[in-house]
Amino acid sequence: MTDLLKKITGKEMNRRDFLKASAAGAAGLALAGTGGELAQVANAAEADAVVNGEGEWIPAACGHNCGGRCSNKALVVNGVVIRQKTDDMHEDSPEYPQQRGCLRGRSTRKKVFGADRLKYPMKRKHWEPGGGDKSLRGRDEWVRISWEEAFDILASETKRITETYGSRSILSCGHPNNSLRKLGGATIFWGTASQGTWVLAPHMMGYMPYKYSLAVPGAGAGAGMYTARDVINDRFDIRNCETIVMVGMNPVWSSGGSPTYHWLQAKKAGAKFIMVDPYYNDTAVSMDAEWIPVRPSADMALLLGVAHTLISEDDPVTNPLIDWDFLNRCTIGFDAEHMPEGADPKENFKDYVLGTYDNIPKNAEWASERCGTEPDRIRYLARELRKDKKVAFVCGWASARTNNADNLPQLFVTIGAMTGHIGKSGHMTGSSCHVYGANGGLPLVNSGGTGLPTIPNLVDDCFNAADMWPSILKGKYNFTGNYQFLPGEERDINIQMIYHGARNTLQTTENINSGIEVHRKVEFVVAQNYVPTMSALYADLVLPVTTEWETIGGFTFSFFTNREMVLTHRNVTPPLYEAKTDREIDIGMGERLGFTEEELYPFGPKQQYFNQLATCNVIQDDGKTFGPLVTITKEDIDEWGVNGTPQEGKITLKEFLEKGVYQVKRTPNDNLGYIAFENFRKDPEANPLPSSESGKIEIYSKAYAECVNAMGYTKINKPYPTYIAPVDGYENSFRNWETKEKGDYPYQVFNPHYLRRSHTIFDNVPWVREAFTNPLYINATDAKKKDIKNGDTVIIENKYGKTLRNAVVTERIMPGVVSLPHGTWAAIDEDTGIDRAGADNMVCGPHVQGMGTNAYNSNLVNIEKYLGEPLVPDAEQPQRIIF
Ligand SMILES: Nc1nc2c(c(=O)[nH]1)N[C@H]1C(S)=C(S)[C@@H](COP(=O)(O)OP(=O)(O)OC[C@H]3O[C@@H](n4cnc5c(=O)[nH]c(N)nc54)[C@H](O)[C@@H]3O)O[C@H]1N2
Ligand SMILES: Nc1nc2c(c(=O)[nH]1)N[C@H]1C(S)=C(S)[C@@H](COP(=O)(O)OP(=O)(O)OC[C@H]3O[C@@H](n4cnc5c(=O)[nH]c(N)nc54)[C@H](O)[C@@H]3O)O[C@H]1N2
Ligand SMILES: [Mo]
Repeated sequence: MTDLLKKITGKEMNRRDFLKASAAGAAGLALAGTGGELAQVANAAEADAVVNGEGEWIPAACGHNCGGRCSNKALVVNGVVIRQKTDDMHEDSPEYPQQRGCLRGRSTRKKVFGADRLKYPMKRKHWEPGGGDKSLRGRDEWVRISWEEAFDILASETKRITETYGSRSILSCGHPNNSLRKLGGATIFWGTASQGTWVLAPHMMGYMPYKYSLAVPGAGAGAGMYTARDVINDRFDIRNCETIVMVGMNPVWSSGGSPTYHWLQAKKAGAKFIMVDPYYNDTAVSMDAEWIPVRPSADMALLLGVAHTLISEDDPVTNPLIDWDFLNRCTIGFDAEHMPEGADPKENFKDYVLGTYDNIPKNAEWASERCGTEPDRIRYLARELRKDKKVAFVCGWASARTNNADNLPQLFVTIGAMTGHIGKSGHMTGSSCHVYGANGGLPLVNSGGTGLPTIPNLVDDCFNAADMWPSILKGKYNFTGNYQFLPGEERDINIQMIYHGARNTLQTTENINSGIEVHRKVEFVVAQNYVPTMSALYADLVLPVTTEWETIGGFTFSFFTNREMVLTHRNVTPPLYEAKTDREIDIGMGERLGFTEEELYPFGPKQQYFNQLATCNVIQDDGKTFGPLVTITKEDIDEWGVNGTPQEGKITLKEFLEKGVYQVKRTPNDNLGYIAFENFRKDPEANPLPSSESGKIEIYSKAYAECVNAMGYTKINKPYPTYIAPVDGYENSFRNWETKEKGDYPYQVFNPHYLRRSHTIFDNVPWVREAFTNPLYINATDAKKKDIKNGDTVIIENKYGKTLRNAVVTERIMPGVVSLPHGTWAAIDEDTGIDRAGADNMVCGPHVQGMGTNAYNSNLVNIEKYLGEPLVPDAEQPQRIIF
């Protein structure tokens, strides 16, 4: 055995190490044993196989939407996955980092081979055409059925509902599949789930280096992502910063892998970090950041206080804080002297901040009352941002995923413009988030497309996610297009069928209780997933789908990766149980509706994957043009049995499929660096910004204000950033603001994206449940008032719902604020209506504001110690196994 371990680990082990290793092995076996009949257990024979070099390391999908995107590999021996690892394809260095994954990715085999996989098609016991007893949805028993029966139900119900109520009565969540499109389409939804108000604002106020066509349905979704890609300098330049001010950013949780690693390089190079956040998060800990606490959804107030400090303390000679040269040349609307044509000179940002006309100076004291940050800390932050320091002024999207944050991106950029941290080495301003974190610039390598033609969705109806459930209950909604930000138009709507595709919409959308009401009202609900998500539990028909490990191969979420690499994955295991791919289910449904496979998918999965590989492209040595990535020979094409033409690239097909990663090798002074807005800063007249009317950064943006105000949700005040007390924000937590008497829901709750899961993916996996608990973070002073101790079960409650979690009592969160990490799997007790899992959307309100923002990051709740049956730790709870 010692010899075996030596061979596996490649090193001599002393007795202590050996005992540790064997204990870990035993625990691993025990855990795997709970994974059910198909759990992949590494036994001695398999271990021997590893030692003998048998088996193959296969690039395996890390299939979910966290901010990492990392290499994942599975060791398959005799068809059994016995190990996982991440990028070890080359030496790791800050210049050429490995794309290393985290515990979540490395637990993927526990997801794929989990005992709680959906194994067979099933229907609700009391289902019948039209719904049967609809009130039983979410609490009925399940009956296993054949795929034949499942397809018959799916096709006949879809047809019946389309014929009776029209195609727009079908709500497709994460679809529509091609059959549904062919049949006439379906209603969908849009939202600003990820980027909050950054989705739109930068594209209209000039803070994007190109114009994105917002008029194209759906385009805004991608446009939003790029607000974190194209406005920040690249990773090597981040090391030139003296100070990095992070506003609401926690890459250590939300963008593990390279983004976090790049920030660490800046730390090593000597940058000082400042974290502006309601929570002293793990990124602040890792970077040893100074903390400037701010209440959730109060960044508008805070930054106005910063602007006031800058204006009132600046002296170009003795105390130069403001970069007047940049402001005057590159922006409009800052002061009366730099207004757009036709605008009232009194309507300028500076006079608003100073209170020239409304007699309310937005000074640090004014701000402090609203955002909770000490006035001195606000002034300190302003001085730290001063123009003669090299500063990265960066944020995540969390502070914009809140009510009345429509002007936040504009204000954020205004502060960056005032201090001149735009367009120069060591200076940058804007959101730096998700996979693009810490590494701005256009991609240097791109994955390819399947080449499948897109079948248009003939229905244009599209809800805003935030008030979708109440709108369905009312039968009316405000149509504003599909990420098109159109003037609002009231429409009648009668949803009678919900088709859940590759999302978990009931769980991830605001106001779960009204979502449940909707699910118990419509005639038919179907869900297609590989695990019993909340959306599946409230369906009538559940279809087991394959995970990415069971498909032929592909590029999961590949169009969103960091700029230097692409990842591909191959088939790891044949489909488990009776699971089918989304495509097979689509064809099964379509054939019963009278469409042929040809009409739905002109060619098969192998050809699709081949096309993706063949159309990957990569930057050439000139640093400008792109050419094919993969070398493909005639022999490859013959071996695959696909249509294609040989081509010359940078990596052979064989090597790419073996490694699963292609990474552009970079060096600090190569020709691939990126300084956002560099040319614009040098000569704004010669390089006008294509994303604003004036070609400059619009501190005053008429187009943006008009667009938002026409949408028909709530209005913003002015074309420049002004303060509006956020709905369900701090000020609303008072019954009486003047006397500071608190209301019934005195605490602000927000939802950070959490280590244990990627949204709801992985939340069911025992390994990660064991590694990460399911906390509610609460300040020690608040906890004491309520007699709440660490680990106590607490109830989080408001007018929308009630949910339970275990308290983590800490000084790391501001008083009056609690943090309820996003994405846990709801488990509603039908007797009490209380969710015993701590689902965030139980307490998120459905109020759409301004540009249609999903506002998760300030809701008002009350917290009490829960006197009912306390929670059992998640890791000890039984898995949700249906068959
Ligand atoms: N592990 C993991 N990673 C993920 C995801 C996941 O589910 N799990 N989801 C991915 C996706 S799709 C997205 S969109 C991104 C989101 O990534 P981000 O937009 O960065 O959001 P969060 O990680 O929720 O929050 C970042 C920080 O903002 C703080 N914060 C919250 N509200 C406010 C506020 O009003 N003001 C200020 N100043 N700070 C605030 C939080 O305390 C937290 O420290 O994460 C991605 N990464
Ligand atoms: N309260 C609150 N709500 C939030 C947020 C928040 O911060 N607070 N964050 C929001 C954000 S930023 C986002 S991006 C959304 C994410 O919202 P969702 O996209 O709904 O979240 P996921 O959990 O990623 O859901 C993906 C589902 O697809 C399934 N799946 C994966 N691959 C396949 C496949 O190939 N085929 C099929 N059929 N299914 C598949 C997974 O099992 C999973 O159930 O949530 C938003 N909701
Ligand atoms: Mo997101």
